[in-house]
Amino acid sequence: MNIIHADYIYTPQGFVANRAVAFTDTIIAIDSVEVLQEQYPEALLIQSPPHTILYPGFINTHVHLEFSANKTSLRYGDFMPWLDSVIEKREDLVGACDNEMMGKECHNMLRSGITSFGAVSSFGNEFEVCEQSPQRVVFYNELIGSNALYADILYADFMERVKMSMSCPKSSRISPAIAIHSPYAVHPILLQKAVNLAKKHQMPLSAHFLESKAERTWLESSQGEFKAFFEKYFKSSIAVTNIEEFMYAFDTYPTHFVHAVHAQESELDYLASKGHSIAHCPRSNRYLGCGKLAIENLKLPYTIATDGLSSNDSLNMFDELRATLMMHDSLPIEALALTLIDAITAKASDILGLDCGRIAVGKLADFALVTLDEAPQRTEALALWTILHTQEVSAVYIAGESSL
Ligand code: MCF
Ligand code: FE
Repeated sequence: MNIIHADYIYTPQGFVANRAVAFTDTIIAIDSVEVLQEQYPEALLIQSPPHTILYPGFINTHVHLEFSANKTSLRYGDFMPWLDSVIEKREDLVGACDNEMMGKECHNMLRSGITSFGAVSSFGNEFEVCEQSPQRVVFYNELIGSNALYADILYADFMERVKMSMSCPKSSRISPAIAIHSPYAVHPILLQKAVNLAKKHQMPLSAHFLESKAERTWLESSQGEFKAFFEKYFKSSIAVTNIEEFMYAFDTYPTHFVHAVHAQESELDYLASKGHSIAHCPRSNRYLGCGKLAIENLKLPYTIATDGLSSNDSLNMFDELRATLMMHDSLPIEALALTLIDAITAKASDILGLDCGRIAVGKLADFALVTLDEAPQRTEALALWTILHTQEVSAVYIAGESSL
């Protein structure tokens, strides 16, 4: 048993002062240090530095580790040139990305307080790294393929990867999951099989959705910038699905839709009515010229995620949160900071089906400790000061173990 004490604790009831947490691999009790020490006299007391806030570990719901080698290879600024550059450079980039590189990026995430992440895996290359990383990993096996002719081969390869991720022991902290690449790149027959599979095994499900304007145009009319792309690479000139058909395929199973920048209000309302959620990746959207998601009016739960280094400059959660504060400049900044912390903890944990994300009795003991340089003058601004002044956390705990 351990007891950790910090100046503030971020709880579902807000920030509380003069409290401590008793924990093993789960949270056992929350009370004053004195009461907890009397109750658990054998427990080790961890006194965190002055001006420290104890948060639940942060959760990055959407990242592509296999693309971690990209720094200047891919073209930023506009979605279609980016996608062309991915097709052109993918083999080199994925080949250049070894376990050491991906392990380093997992560690960078950890240093920014990320104790769980959703890793989208195109090829299964990051499996070993995810097994060895101290973090909890929702391992999203990606399904891609719009040509019905290759459907069986692609599905068989996908199933191999799904089975591998399903077979790992609980101690690895990996949970198997499914990622549908997108409406433009996945045939509806494959899509339905994968949704059924996710539902049967109760695996988290996600899909890139309406990321670019070009994607919307293609799905609506088989026109626009995607036309030349599909003619060039896939010898086809008709979209395999449309927006409604794609959305309806997920009707019976809550899904984490990534981006949704170009979804209309009625579509977002529809997704909300079916219990879905959204991963908002503000820097990725900006770098690929996709615009920004209107979180101001969003009625469904959303998280903030980094996406991969294929469309970002770091996997640091504080960098992402600062960018979010800057991009959504019409929202009151203190309230937005609070919403964002909730998005990357409680909301994200519910969406990924994890039992962490809240400092409450019975929850997993995953913590991120943020130490400010001086005493915060106002409790209402704690979330804001946290986001503005932190590059790295001062400690993290996963399942009760100090993990930095
Ligand atoms: O989320 C970003 C942008 N949207 C789509 N795909 C990717 C992103 N980062 C990496 N990708 C990968 C994706 O997993 O790029 C490939 C897929 O393997 C695109 S192939 C159509
Ligand atoms: Fe992505």
